[in-house]
Amino acid sequence: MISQWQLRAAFAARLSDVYGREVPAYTTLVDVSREVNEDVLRAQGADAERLGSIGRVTAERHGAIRVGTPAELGQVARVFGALGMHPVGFYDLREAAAGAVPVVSTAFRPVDGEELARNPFRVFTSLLTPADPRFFDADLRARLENFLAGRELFPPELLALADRAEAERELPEEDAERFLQLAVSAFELSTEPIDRAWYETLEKVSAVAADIGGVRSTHINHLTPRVLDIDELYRRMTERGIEMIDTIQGPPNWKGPDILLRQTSFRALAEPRALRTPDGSVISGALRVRFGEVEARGIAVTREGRALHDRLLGRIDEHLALHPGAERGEVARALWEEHLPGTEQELAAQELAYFTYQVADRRPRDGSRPPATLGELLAQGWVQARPIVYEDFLPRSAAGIFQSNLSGEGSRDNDQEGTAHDAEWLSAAVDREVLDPFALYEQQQNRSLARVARELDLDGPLR
Ligand code: OOG
Ligand code: NI
Repeated sequence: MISQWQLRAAFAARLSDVYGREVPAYTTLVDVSREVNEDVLRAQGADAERLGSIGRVTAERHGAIRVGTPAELGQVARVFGALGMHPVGFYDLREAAAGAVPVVSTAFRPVDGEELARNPFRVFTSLLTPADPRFFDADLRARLENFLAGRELFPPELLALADRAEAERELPEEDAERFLQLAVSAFELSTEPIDRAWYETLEKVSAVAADIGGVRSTHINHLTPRVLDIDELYRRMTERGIEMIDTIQGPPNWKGPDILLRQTSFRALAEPRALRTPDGSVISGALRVRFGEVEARGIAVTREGRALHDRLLGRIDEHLALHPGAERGEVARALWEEHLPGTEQELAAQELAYFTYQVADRRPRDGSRPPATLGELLAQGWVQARPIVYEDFLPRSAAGIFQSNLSGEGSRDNDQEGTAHDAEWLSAAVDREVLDPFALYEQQQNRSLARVARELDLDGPLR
């Protein structure tokens, strides 16, 4: 029998092979990431593994896919459900982007600590919003919805196998093999000719809309390795002559603990795609929609920590608006140094970030009773804290990555009222609950605190 985590790991690895064949620069990115990670491990030893074992980090990838209808998203949820991945978080990129990115998104990922440690594969999944009048007028919306209703992204055999794997949490070897073949091929770039006129109609509104609704299949948009030093990676890729976008998105490089997520990307080359012209002939054209992305992950922050982070992002923007020549990284670093605690201990004490707590191996053994508060337990060496790694995404960075890789700006009419979509609406679309990332981190932290209280035989809860 092949268990869900084995299916997930195999799916991620096979998708990586396919994507590497389709987009050779991705292979370079993976190679350079591996080299950087090996160098960081050599230089820092055990500290390099504070946010995940080197085995996990080396294998770690996130993918990005885009679909057109709630029904398609519901099918995606079944395929990823088979792999033990659940929808987490709601991202409204229509609001996060200034340009035309008419999608709302979630991320499918494992949610419990053990499953994440086995293989943390996650997929950022975006759903087109044809009902939003800021992007689509009534006529285009109708044509788009009609086009989407007529396509099939996932064959019934795949969905049936997926449902079985989700219900039984494993598949017999032969069925697992069939499931993996069908699942991987559903995300390969199709060779079917694209209706050029239709594609261009959508492209005028948004390149993202064309990539989703202009073709009769879906494909992996990018696959992102995790790197332990993203500044070094950026330098090495640039040295190799690969043109990166001009910044690393997210928090700055600074001397304190890394929080959340830092990402950067490059635009992939134009890929040959078959196009059908209005007279019916098929020509060989080229589309530039896919890209290479890389990320460094930091500590998951609490709601308070996130509010502080978001305020600081606002301050960066204000500063750059007043001083257009300033360098973003430097502005951000100065703000981080002024406002964010410089140690993990302080992040924990101020409840700005999430940690798991364990009873220390070498706690006092002189028969003394443990103190009653978490602060004292930590200070006196009874308990150790380990940071919880951020497993999710950042809407601002996601929008930035989307936009920096689009060819045209597209168009949007901000005089129109946008259609309201929220986590609840998305839950109905995927037909399962879209989970709240903060609640997941908090549960993980609270469970570890309850275990500590039990093992040390403490009277009350620790927080
Ligand atoms: C998704 C963009 C967002 C990330 O890492 O923030 C993303 C897309 O381009 O489809 O992948
Ligand atoms: Ni991404």
